[in-house]
Formats: sequence, structure tokens, C-alpha cells
Amino acid sequence: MKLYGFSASNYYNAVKHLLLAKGLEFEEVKEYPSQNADYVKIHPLGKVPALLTEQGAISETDIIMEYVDSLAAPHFFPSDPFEKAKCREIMKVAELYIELPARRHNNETLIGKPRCDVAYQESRPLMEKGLKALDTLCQSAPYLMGDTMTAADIFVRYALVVGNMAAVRIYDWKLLDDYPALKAWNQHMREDPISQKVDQDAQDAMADLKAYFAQFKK
Ligand SMILES: N[C@@H](CCC(=O)N[C@@H](CS)C(=O)NCC(=O)O)C(=O)O
Repeated sequence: MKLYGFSASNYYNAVKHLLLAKGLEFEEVKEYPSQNADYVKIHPLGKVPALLTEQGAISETDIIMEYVDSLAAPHFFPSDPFEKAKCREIMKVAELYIELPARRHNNETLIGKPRCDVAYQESRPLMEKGLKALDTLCQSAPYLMGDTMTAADIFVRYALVVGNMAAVRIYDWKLLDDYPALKAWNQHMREDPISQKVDQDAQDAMADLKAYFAQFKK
């Protein structure tokens, strides 16, 4: 399998973390989002990540994660239908109500473009709601769904990287300070050896990412 994307992308890193946790073989192919004709054949929107399998390509992180998880044990989506739905619910809440509103600030935080005032007004209240919902839904003891690590831990960890970046840089707000259980969970996840490898790869990729973003500053 080939995983297309770049190492500083939270979506890419969620899939990469899962592939590593499952011990599956895969090749990383560096790709920035684009409408290049060849890449759009792999990801119809030109976003990252995309997973190329022997049968064809798959896009959308949660869908890729479910596919990857179905390939072999150990499994990170619960087998019980209700528990699986709860796992997906946690992932969706983190994406829709924390990651996506935070992402509206990426032009400012990553490219250095002027602040979007509408995003400034709208994002934080939504992120606060999302965090409260996440805290309500999660046990964080020690993992979001209890004793064992699930796909929710992996996905949410990287979604919160984007959330925290916007919180700190735009609002001077430490995202998890009011949520000690989530804060302890986040620290626990950070210490995971796979998280450490993915984080190190992300750090190593920053210079290249900055050079890529420089073209959008003009
Ligand atoms: N819904 C997509 C979102 C992926 C996404 O937004 N990736 C970012 C990089 S972290 C991207 O490709 N952005 C470029 C764009 O939106 O055109 C998924 O779950 O994979």
C-alpha cells in the first residue's frame, strides 16, 4: 500500500499512526494537496491523505482508517456495533467541532496571511462546545473509550494538534487546560512510541512544508 500525503498533516498522521500500530507494510509518498491531473486520479479532491491499494485508491481519513483496520488484527475499531458507533461519534465530534473550526485559522497560523475576522468570532465558541462534548463522551482512563486504545485515540490526538495550534496562536488559549482528564490523556498519548515517531517525522518535515507554503504568501 502507498500512503500519499505529508508528515505535518494531522489527517495523514492519523492514518500513518494506525498503519504503524497495526504493523502493516506501507510506503509513504510525499504529496501536497493539488489539482495535478495524476494526483486527482488518486484523490478526487486533490486533498491528502489518500491510500493506494492493489484494488485502487481510497480517500477520506476515517474511511481509510476503517479500511486499514479491517485488513488484519489487532483491531482499533471496536467489534461491538454500539461501541464502534461511539468510537466514530468521538472522532466525528473532534473533527467537526474542534479540528474544522480551528483549521479556518490555518491561513494565518501556517501561511502568515491576515486574520479572518469572521473565523475569529465564530471558531472559538464552536471549539469550546466541541471540547465540552468530547469531554462528556470520553472516559480518558487511560484511553478515550477506557482500557484499550481505539481509532478514536489516534484520530483525536492529531485533530487536537490543529485545535491547539489555533487555540494558542490565535486566542492565547491552552485548549485542554479546563479539561484535566483530556489533558492527562493527551500527555499519555504523546508518550506512545508511535506518536513520538510520527511527531518527529512531522517536525523533520516542517522546513519543507514552510517552503511549500511560501508560494501562497505572494
Ligand atoms: N475530509 C478530509 C480532509 C483532508 C484534508 O483537509 N487534508 C488537508 C491537509 S491536512 C488538505 O488536503 N488540504 C487541502 C485542501 O483542502 O484542498 C479527510 O478526512 O481526509
